[in-house]
Parts: sequence; structure tokens; C-alpha cells
Amino acid sequence: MSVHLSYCRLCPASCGVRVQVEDNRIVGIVGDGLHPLSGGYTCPKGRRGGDFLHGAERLTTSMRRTPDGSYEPISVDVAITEIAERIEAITGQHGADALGLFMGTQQNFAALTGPMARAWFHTTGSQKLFSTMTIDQSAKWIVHSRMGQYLGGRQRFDTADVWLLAGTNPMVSLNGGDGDGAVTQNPYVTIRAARERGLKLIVVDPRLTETAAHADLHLRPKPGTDAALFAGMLHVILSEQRQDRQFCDRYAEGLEALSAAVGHATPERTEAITGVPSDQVVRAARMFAAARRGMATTGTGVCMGPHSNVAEHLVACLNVVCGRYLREGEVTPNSNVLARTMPLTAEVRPPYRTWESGFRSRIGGIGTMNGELPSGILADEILEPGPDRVRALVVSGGNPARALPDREKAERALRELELLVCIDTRMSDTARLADYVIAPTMVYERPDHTLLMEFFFARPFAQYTPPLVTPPEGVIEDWEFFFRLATVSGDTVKFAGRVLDPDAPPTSDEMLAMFAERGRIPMDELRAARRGVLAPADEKVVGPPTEHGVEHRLVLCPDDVAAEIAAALQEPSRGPELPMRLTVRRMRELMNSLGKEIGGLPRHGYNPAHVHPHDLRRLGIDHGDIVRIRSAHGRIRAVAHTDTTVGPGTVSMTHCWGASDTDADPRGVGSNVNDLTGYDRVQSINAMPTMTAVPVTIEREGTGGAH
Ligand SMILES: Nc1nc2c(c(=O)[nH]1)N[C@H]1C(S)=C(S)[C@@H](COP(=O)(O)OP(=O)(O)OC[C@H]3O[C@@H](n4cnc5c(=O)[nH]c(N)nc54)[C@H](O)[C@@H]3O)O[C@H]1N2
Ligand SMILES: Nc1nc2c(c(=O)[nH]1)N[C@H]1C(S)=C(S)[C@@H](COP(=O)(O)OP(=O)(O)OC[C@H]3O[C@@H](n4cnc5c(=O)[nH]c(N)nc54)[C@H](O)[C@@H]3O)O[C@H]1N2
Ligand code: SF4
Ligand SMILES: [Mo]
Repeated sequence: MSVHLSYCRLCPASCGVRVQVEDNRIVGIVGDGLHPLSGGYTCPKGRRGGDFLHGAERLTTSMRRTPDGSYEPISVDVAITEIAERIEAITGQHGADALGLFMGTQQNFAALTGPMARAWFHTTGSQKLFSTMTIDQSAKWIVHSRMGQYLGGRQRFDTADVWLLAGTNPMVSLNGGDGDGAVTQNPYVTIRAARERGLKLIVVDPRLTETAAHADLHLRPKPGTDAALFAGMLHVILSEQRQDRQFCDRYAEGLEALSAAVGHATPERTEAITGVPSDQVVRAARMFAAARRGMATTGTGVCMGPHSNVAEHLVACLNVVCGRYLREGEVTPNSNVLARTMPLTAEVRPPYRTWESGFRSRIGGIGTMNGELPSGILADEILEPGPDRVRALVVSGGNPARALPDREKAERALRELELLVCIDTRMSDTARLADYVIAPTMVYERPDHTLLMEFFFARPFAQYTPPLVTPPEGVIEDWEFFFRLATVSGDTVKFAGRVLDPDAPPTSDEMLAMFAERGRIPMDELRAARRGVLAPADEKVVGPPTEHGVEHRLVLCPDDVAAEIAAALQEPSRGPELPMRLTVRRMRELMNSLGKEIGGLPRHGYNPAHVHPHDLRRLGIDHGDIVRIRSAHGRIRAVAHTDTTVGPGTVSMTHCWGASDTDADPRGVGSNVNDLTGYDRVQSINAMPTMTAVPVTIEREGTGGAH
């Protein structure tokens, strides 16, 4: 048996691990206690990493669907040739936009996949690019595009004296924010150390989460009322003149408009809407504003709610109004290690509302963000007749059959396609609908480095890993699929600024080296460092604004935002029909739909509907009962679990479980909350559906009428 140092790539945390290998099989994975960032932390799914590779579900060869609906193994060369021919036939007849690409979560954890998938897609000339970001936290994109972006950098977690985490539970998700060193690794130790240092932690979450348990102040708003809560906090800060005047005068405009828009959000009114006691609203606002450094960051609990875009905008306003950004001349660690160092300048990139110009979908006139169309319109892009309908779709490292809202519609759309190609390591629910399934290598079978993750790390750090085991013969690397697809179609692909020669394709290691060639650690040094490199304390200095930059300001309250603030401050009507609220959460043992199939990994073997014992008692439901949960959109069967951490009136459940048959035994296959979500309430601009704070009712099966 041999032991190798590497890092896990099932989620962005990139925990350092020690991997035991015997006869080309991974037989054990433990945390690397000496790893500079993760310090030995791992989660249950990371420790079962070997089972993902060697389990019965693992695809070791590509598959083609036969006319009778079963699958036969096919060589990847034949598969790529046939796929290229079918794409050419479809786009030849209907145009480039008949082809779509859906980029899923697991695409992000191999450095080469995303860039190469995009490079291939670029050659096709299609506009129909989708990713999971737009059913996740694209509210963050909308904020930058409507407000503009400060280019001098943000205050960091490691030197902060306050931090506000809203709708995120990093103790489970390792996802505490959006970069700049917010909590993403070794969360218990990171948060404990920060609090010992004196950091005040404010958590905004209806549930008493594993993270909230460590908070100095835990605000528990009614689900879906975050925008009102942040408006209330801004009201306190602005009416008590606690804002950072210097920063606002220099870098922001529209402070009066913002003050007016949040003028109604008095602490009392905020309490009436959110349920958070008015004195806690005031306390949180003062605690946040009084601190010298720190930020407010969010997760899916804010970005999936019924007012997600404006809620996220108001969080950004809190950061701007309190001046939580680096000033000219300040020094900060350079997080670019393998990626090219980007200068920081004390100036604003003005708003860029890309959806107002350029390509627009025939579905609702929706435009693009960061070159993508929102996944909220993907099903309609396929189903709605029109000349540029999506007829062929490639799914890369994703499982839209489970992850998209309105599960039934998503599956109907995927079935309707003339060609569905899915690149997946197992026969996922989406793969089972595909014409071709391409089997790729998995984590520990490919060389990799952390270029795409470094922005999230707490310190400037990079790690390389060689492959630790030889992959099954029939698989190829994800990036290679896209490269070869382009080549077979006669297109040339550009990567890291150069055209790749199809006759002398580079190896993965050569690709990784090209990708990192503008970084500040030579590849040889990176390869030699077995548990990664803490980069030299090469600090960046925030430079002066450029000539144009001097003029630009962050736009705090454009007209559309003002209207959305007003709408969010309407008291929500809680109809007697659907009195409860379904909220999102993550499971430590799973990564979205990945991990369900690993025997003994998910704790219960299904996804419970967590409800507070008071609610269960009132509804006559016992722990373990099968319940029916109904929304305006649909219904599911689920297993009720009593959970004192859940807020009143809330059903807290995770996603990506369940079968196509909604009557299937929820103890066997779990329940898909996307049978309860739909498109009846979507955000303007990014078509983001409501996936948390969904109005529902719950009753014990067999009891008849709703409660
Ligand atoms: N109701 C509701 N719906 C949700 C959410 C919610 O909170 N509530 N969350 C949303 C969010 S935030 C997200 S990100 C999406 C997730 O949506 P997706 O990204 O579409 O779903 P995953 O289950 O992460 O799909 C990853 C797939 O990649 C495969 N895979 C694993 N390793 C590899 C690899 O190395 N290469 C390739 N090619 N494939 C691999 C896995 O087998 C799996 O099928 O779901 C969204 N849907
Ligand atoms: N173990 C594990 N880790 C994961 C994943 C996984 O599936 N499993 N998925 C990964 C992915 S794709 C993503 S996008 C990230 C997500 O990372 P996070 O956003 O941190 O996800 P959660 O841990 O579900 O935290 C969301 C929190 O929002 C709260 N919440 C629900 N509704 C509301 C609301 O209306 N308002 C407020 N303020 N809070 C609310 C929930 O109670 C929950 O605690 O996690 C990533 N990490
Ligand atoms: S948190 Fe778990 S899944 Fe994520 S990198 Fe660490 S061990 Fe892997
Ligand atoms: Mo996500």
C-alpha cells in the first residue's frame, strides 16, 4: 500500500488529503493534518472519495442509447464522431442556436474542464450557454451589473472584526461568501479562531444552523424576508448617520435615493415583515456599522428567495455604505498565485447591464449575463416552438433532470431534445435520458491544480496533484472530450491564448502548465511541493484610479432597484391555503445529487422534511411519518423529521433527491423538492425561480384535509 498527498475535488473547499492506494484502488482517505489551509479537515463524502471511483455506479465506458431505450457500451471515438455528425445535421438545418451547453457544478472542480467546454462552445457560434450559476447565486452578477463594481478589493475575513453571513451555512456547505478569503476551509477552526481574535459574527438564517450556533447575534427572519431585513438595517445606519461618509462621497451615488427607498423600513415595520424583533435589527445594524473592518456575504438562502436580486443588492449596499473596501495605498495579500496577477485600483467599474443590449431570447425577451442565458428559461428554450429552439444539448458535469425547478417540465424538455449528450461519471437521472453518455475520469484519476479555486482561499495558496490511480480504460478527461469534439468538427480551439494543434494534442499536464504560465509559481516548483505552496507574501498595493476610473460611481439605487425595494417592503400575505414555507439546506454527506448512490453515506438514505416539533404536534404528525407536502405548483411525499433547529412554520429540505414517479416511496428514493418549485414567481433579468421560502402546506398521509 502507498500513501499519497493530494486534495479532494468534490467541492470547492479543496481539502488536503492523504490517500491510501492499493492495487490501483483507493482504500482510504483521511485529512492531511499538516495541510496549510484545511489543517486535516475533511467531510464524510470526501472520506468516501474512493467509493465514487470504484463503486458499482461508476461508468467505465461511454454509452449509446439503442432504439429500445437500453444502453450499449460504445467506444469514445465512435461516440464523438456520431455526436459531431448529429450536431452538424441539427445546426445545419436550424442554425447554431439550436445547440446548447449546460455547465453543471462538477465541471468547476477540474481546472481544465470549464475553460475547454467554453472554448469548444465558442467555436459553435451558439448563444445558448447555460450554467447552474443562474439557478444558484446569479443575484451576485446582477448586483455588479446594476451597481457597478469597486476594483480596489474587499476587506478580508482574516483581518475583520465583524462578519455577517446571511442565508449560508459554511459549517456544512463550506461556502461562506464569494471570495476574498471568506470562510470556506476548515470552518470550525476558522470561525473559532476568528472569534477568539475578537470578530463579531452575525448570522441571518431562519434555522439555528451549525454556523448560527457560533454567532454573537443570530437573526431569524421569516423565510423570504431578507430584503426587508437589510432595508431595515440600512434604515438604522443611514438615519443614525453611521455611514462611511468619505467612501460614499468618493465612490457612490444615489445615497439619498437609497435613504428614501428604505425610509419606510423602520425597525418596527421591519419586525412586522421579518419577525425579527426591532431591537435586534437595531443591534445588528449598529454592530455591523461600528466595526472597522468586515463584510456581509450571502449564500443560497438569500439568492434563491422571492426577492433575491434586491435582497442581494441591499447586502451590497450595506458593504458600500459602511465602506468595506480597500482604499488607495492599502496593502492586501495577492490571492493570484497560478492565475495572472490582476492589479487593484481604487476606482469603480460602472454598471454594465448586459441584458439590455445584445442577444435576447425569444423566451420573455431575456438577455445575457456574463455571456450566459439563465437556466430558468432552459426548459422553455427547448419546449417552446421557434426557429432557434434548442434541439441539441450537451450537459457537462451536471444533473438538470433533478436540479432544475419544475422537475416534470425539466424532464419533459430533456426528452423532447433531438440530441442529448451527458458527460457524467455515472448514469445520473439526466444521463438516463441521454442519447450518448460520455464517461470521464474522476478526481484522483487526473492531474489537476487549484487555479480556479485560489480566489476562494483564505491565504495565497496553490496545489498540484498528479493522478493517483490509473483510470478505467474506456474513459477520457472531460476537457479532452470537448477538444476532440471541436477537432472532429473541423474547428480549432484556443486555450491559454494559443491555437491547439489537433495532430499533436497536448497532455493534461501540458495543458495545466499552459493555464498557469502567467502565475507567480513556476510549474516545477508547484509539482515538487507535495502539499501545495503558500505563496510568498507578495502583497498587492491598491493603486490610484485610472484616468477614466476617476469619474465612475457605484449606483446604489437605480429606478428598478427602488421599485423592487418598495415591493419587498409590502407585508407578505401569508394565505391560510399554504401557510408553511419550504426552505433550502445542504446535506454534509452529499454534493447536490452526488453521493446518494454510495451505500451508507447519506445518513438516512433519503432526504427528510425537517419541521419544528411544535408544528408537527399541531399538525398531528409524528417523527418518521410519511407526509404530503403541497405547493401552488405540485406535491411530493416525504418523511417528516422533528428538528428543533428549524424555525416555526418552516419545512427545511435539501434538493436533488427523488424519482420521476412522485408516488415512489420517499424512504427509498427520497423526495424531489423541485416538484414543488416552478416558474410562476421568477426574478426579472435573470429569470431566477423562487427556490426557498416557497409557500407550502404539509399533512400526514391519509389524514385528508390540509392543515
Ligand atoms: N429546489 C432546489 N433546487 C436546486 C437547489 C436548491 O437548493 N433547491 N440548488 C441549486 C444549485 S445551487 C445547484 S449548483 C444545482 C446543482 O445542479 P447540477 O450541477 O446540475 O447537479 P449535480 O448533482 O451537482 O450534478 C453533478 C453531476 O456531475 C457528475 N460528476 C461527478 N464528477 C464528475 C466529473 O469528474 N466529471 C463529470 N463530467 N461529471 C462528474 C455527478 O455524477 C453528477 O451527476 O442544483 C440547483 N437546484
Ligand atoms: N455538503 C455540501 N456542501 C455543498 C453542497 C452540497 O450539496 N452539500 N452544495 C454546494 C453548492 S452547489 C452550493 S451553491 C453551496 C451553497 O452553500 P450555502 O448557501 O451555504 O448552502 P446551505 O448550507 O444550504 O445554506 C443556506 C442557508 O440558508 C438558509 N435559508 C433558507 N431560506 C432562507 C431565507 O429565506 N433567508 C435566509 N436568510 N436564510 C435562508 C438555510 O436555513 C440554510 O442554512 O454549497 C456547496 N457546498
Ligand atoms: S469539504 Fe468534503 S467534499 Fe469538500 S473538498 Fe473537503 S473533503 Fe472534499
Ligand atoms: Mo450551487
